[in-house]
Order: sequence, then C-alpha cells, then structure tokens
Amino acid sequence: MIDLRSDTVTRPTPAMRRAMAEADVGDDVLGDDPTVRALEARTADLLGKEAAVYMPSGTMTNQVAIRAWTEPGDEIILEAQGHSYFYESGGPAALSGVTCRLIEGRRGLFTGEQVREVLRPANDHFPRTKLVCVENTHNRGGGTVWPLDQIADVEAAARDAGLRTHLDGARLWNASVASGVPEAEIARHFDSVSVCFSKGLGAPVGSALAGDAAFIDGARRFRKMFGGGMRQAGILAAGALYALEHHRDRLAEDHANARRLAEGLAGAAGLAVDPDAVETNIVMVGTTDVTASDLVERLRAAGVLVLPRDAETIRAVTNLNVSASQIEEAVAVFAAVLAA
Ligand code: TLP
Repeated sequence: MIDLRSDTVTRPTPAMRRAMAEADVGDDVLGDDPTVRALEARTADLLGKEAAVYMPSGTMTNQVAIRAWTEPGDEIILEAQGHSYFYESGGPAALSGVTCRLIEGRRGLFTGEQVREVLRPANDHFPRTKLVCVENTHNRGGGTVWPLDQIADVEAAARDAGLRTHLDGARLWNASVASGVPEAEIARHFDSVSVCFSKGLGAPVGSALAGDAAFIDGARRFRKMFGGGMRQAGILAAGALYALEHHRDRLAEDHANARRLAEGLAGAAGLAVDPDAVETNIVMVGTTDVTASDLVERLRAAGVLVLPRDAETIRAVTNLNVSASQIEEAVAVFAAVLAA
C-alpha cells in the first residue's frame, strides 16, 4: 500500500525507536521527566518563546490554547475551514464555552481587513472577542503557506483591537522549509503557537504549545484538566526530539514529491489538479467524472490510500514513508484506475 492519507501515518524509524528506547524518563506530571523537559526547552527555543508544554495531540494544544485565552461566553475568530473549528469535534464550544466567528479565507488565508470587518463594538449585547487563530500551513486550504507580510497584517488588526493571536502550526515546520523563513520569525507574530511532532516530522505521538512563561503555566493546568498529564512521557518525547533534530530539513523531499505527484496527475482526464497550487506536502485532487469517495475506494483496491476532502476533492499527503519512486507508482495507479 502507498499510504498518502496523511502525514500522521508515518511509523518511527529504527534510529528514532532506539532514541525512544534509551530515553531517560520520570513522572512528567511531577515535573520529573528530563526528556520531556528537554523537548519543551528545545521547542521553545526553536519558536523563540519563553516556554513550551508537551501534549498528546495537536487537537489538545489548540483547545488548551483557546481555553487559556478565553472565558465562557467569549468569541474567537477563525477561518471557516480551520482545523480548530472544522476538525476538532466542536471543542471550542464544548471545552471552552466560546462561539466561533468565521472568516471565509482564500485557500485558508485571510487579511487584516477581514478581521476588522468582524470586530464588534463594545456593547453588552455582544460576546467579547478575545482571540484570532491562524493555521500555517493551512490543511484544508491545500498546505498553503502564509506570506509573512500577510501574517503581520492580521497581527496588526488583532493588536489594534486588543485581541490575542494563536497559531495552529501543526505544519509550521513545512511552512518554514517551503518559505525559507525560520520558525521563530513566523512565531513571533503570535502570542501562542502549537506545533506537532507526529505529522511531517514522523514522531509517533505529540505536540507542543509555546508562549510566554505565565501563559504556559496556565496552559499546564488546562492540560491536566483535559486529561493530558502523562507520566513517563519521555519515551514519546524522545521520538519528537529525534524528529526535531533529524527530520525537519528532509521535509523538502516531501514537498518535491507532492509537486511530482501533482505534475503527474495534472491534465489526466477526470481529474483537476493544479501543480502550482502545491506549496508543501498536501495535494488536492479534484474529481470531475466520479465522486471523491468512489475514486478513493477504487484507488484503495489498487493499492493507493488517500482521503476524500469533500464530495469532489481528494487529499493526498506526502510523507516520510513514501519515496519518490512510490510517487511514480501512485501516478500510474491513478491512470490505471481512471482508465478502467
Ligand atoms: N490533521 C489531521 C486530521 O485531523 C484532519 C490530518 O490528517 O491532517 N492542526 C492541523 C492543521 C492539523 O492538520 C491537525 C491534524 C491537527 C491540528 C490536530 O492534530 P492531532 O491529530 O494530533 O490532534
């Protein structure tokens, strides 16, 4: 099987497994796990933040950030296709008691002007708006990378209105490699940043939330409240630390493979693919003659795994476990399936 369902499907490499097996551990809820502490320090350093806290998932880092920046009854501003709104099981409402004000972005990206358009005057009739969330790269947008000046524009609109900013940087590593802009340069526009180690970086488990020290202290309490206090988590953190040191630069290979896949599929009858829209490791493939779920099933039967994005688009995500030659194979499987 050539598995392009997500970059979450990767399995740890032998070297990563060795690092995990040999990790020093302790009870992290008691603050005793040296490997978790090392991962948190290294992550904070890479992101140019005072502190970071390790958590089991990207969903938890986003939802803890939302909880830590808001009170029940508040409102947060999100892009309509953003992961924290679209794919986190209604978390903002269920876990923080906040409402979501949605902005329709362009491939997931929006402007400072669009933030200004949804600001509310101070008036007891309205919820109090607290937070603006940005996703970089943008998953449902197709792995889109935010230009730095557009981030600064959104940041300025948020600051002018006294709002906090949160970055869902599950794939910030991809954004950094694709744009050549260091992670910290992107992160400095945000009060809090979540990053994932278990997507393109290939670690088996975990994410981190970074910000200033007082914010991260508060986030630790919500991590505990949400059930994310782990004990000898250094076993997992060691995989993440290994990934940070060894798997960031190689994301360029995933980006090249994504581009290769899009170029291989462009122009095929029954598909709509724009290679120029591929900025990182995500390829959106439009289906013109069959439904996306039908094509997904036919591809599965022929050995290629992908996921439907919506009724007429499938998503393919290149990753550590898929080689350039498997991408060529995948292109051939698409052609055979479409011809059949
Ligand atoms: N995304 C997953 C699915 O949930 C859709 C995927 O396969 O892409 N932020 C972003 C931008 C994400 O893409 C994801 C996962 C998360 C947060 C949540 O991470 P986890 O799965 O660790 O909770």
